[in-house]
Amino acid sequence: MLPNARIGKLNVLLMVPPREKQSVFLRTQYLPPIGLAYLVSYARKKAEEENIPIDFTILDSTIEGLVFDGLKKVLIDLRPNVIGLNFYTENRFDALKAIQIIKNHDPNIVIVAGGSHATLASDDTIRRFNGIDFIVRGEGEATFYELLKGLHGNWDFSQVAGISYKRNGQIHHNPDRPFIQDLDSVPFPAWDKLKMDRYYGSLDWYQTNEKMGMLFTSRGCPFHCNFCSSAQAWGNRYRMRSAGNIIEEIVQLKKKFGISAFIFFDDTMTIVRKRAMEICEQISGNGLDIRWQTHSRIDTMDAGLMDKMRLAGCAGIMFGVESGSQRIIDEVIKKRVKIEQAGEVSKLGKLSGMVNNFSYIVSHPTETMADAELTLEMIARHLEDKQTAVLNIMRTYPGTKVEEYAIKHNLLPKDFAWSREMEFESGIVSRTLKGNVPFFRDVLTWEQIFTVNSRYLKMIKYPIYKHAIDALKNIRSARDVADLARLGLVHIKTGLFSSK
Ligand code: B12
Ligand code: SF4
Repeated sequence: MLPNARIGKLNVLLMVPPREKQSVFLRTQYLPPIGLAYLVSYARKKAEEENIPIDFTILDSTIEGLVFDGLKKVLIDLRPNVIGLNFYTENRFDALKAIQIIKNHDPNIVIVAGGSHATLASDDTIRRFNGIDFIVRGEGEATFYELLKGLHGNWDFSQVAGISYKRNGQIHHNPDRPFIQDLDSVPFPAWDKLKMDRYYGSLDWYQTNEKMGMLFTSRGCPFHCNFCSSAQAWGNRYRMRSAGNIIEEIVQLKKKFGISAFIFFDDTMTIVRKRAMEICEQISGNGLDIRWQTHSRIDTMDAGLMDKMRLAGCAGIMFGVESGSQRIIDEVIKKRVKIEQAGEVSKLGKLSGMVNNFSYIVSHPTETMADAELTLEMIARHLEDKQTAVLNIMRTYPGTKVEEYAIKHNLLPKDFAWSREMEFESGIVSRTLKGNVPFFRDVLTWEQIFTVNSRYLKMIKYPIYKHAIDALKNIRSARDVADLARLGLVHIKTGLFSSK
């Protein structure tokens, strides 16, 4: 239901949705909800300039340990009249449950959804998830502020670019909003609204953790990998902040919160070599004494750049290679990299003494065991080079070419909809990790997928016993038992339980 009167004083609550039970799987890393902090910093500045009274609170339910049962008390204490929730595909049903609790408590609270899932499956989400008044699609800062202004001024929302909404039973998707051109003009995230000393992450690929800051030096990515929705969400364009602006944010985070370890969580930080070099030079030149980690592509890396990054405190770089098979890279993912480059960059890591992480996926469309064997061979080479590697099982996410393929080839259940909570055929360690996102399976059988995964876990000496206990604790249904039994058998066959 849309509000039919202006809201004089806006009291806005932005939330990472609560859950039924807060997960134990977030032990090695929990980073600040930077998207929500950007929404506040932008809207706060504009509202001050334009004299619009708005109070903001950010509630990170994970950090607060907030579960559904505690939400009503939060609503009574904070008395918000607008609540914004971020929707990833993984947490969409948690967000929905929170919305039901909120609307039962007070149907006049305006509910705004944003984030990847709300953007990439906007029609399904606004149509089928009752209680959502507005979706803010894509980059949220300017759209969210304009929406708040509209609620304050009782506008006709048909003119607000970038929103989807329901009116008189009709769904409206207003045209997209153009992206912010000058990222330096966006104020730094509203860190003051978060408990910054509670966030932590890992600079050694999840071995240990420490107090951690997170920032973005750029937004978007100019590539189109088939499993990734970056192009759809961020417009397939690469926009950059200036080195000076980034340095200033680091200085502030260090000074205000004593943070000296960072993740630069860009899709790809090194697309423009000159700018990446400049950022490193300024970090070193200003004596910032920080350690950090970032994401890159193997085709943008060379010895000079890696060395410069290392000297500026870069502890490791995550490279998405995705497959050891050139056929899969070229014909399926369309990643536009050569697999030899992964070997070369791995060697560069070894020579520089940096421990980089190479990321792969099993169960690509059309992937055969022969392709998967090539992936395992590449992983072995990275490990020989004293690098690390991660192997994920492919999942289908909205807005991706993999989703298109899955629909075209009938690989999703007949009655599938992102808004329908359902059990998927799979077989993976726990319900928490399932996240209600379907695993993608095409040519490889489940047994082959799990065998590849199990062989990878054996290669990295995965502590299977520790995780088996978590998995057993998360059993909820007969299907979970069957999935786990099947997985256990594969692990036994590959000898994972006997590895030291
Ligand atoms: C950082 C990050 C993480 C961090 C999250 C840390 C944190 N506390 O936020 C960690 C490492 C935990 C993580 C984990 C995962 N992630 Co992740 N992650 C990202 C990443 C790289 C950046 C997100 C971000 O902060 N962006 C920058 C800010 C400014 O953007 P934003 O958060 O999207 O917010 C903006 C808008 O979306 C919007 N907005 C967002 N929320 C809201 C709410 C409201 C009310 C409004 C109005 C607007 C709004 O406004 C914001 C400002 O412009 C994105 C890729 C990307 N480039 O976005 C993937 C991404 C979000 N992750 C993704 C995935 C798949 C995962 C994992 C499943 C990976 C895995 N296999 O385990 C897990 C699942 C996590 C979970 N349980 O939900 C996918 C999500 C796909 C989807 N459909 O949901 C993305 C899009 C990557 C991709 N291209 O495929 N991730
Ligand atoms: S996987 Fe990485 S390189 Fe490929 S489109 Fe997504 S962000 Fe870009």
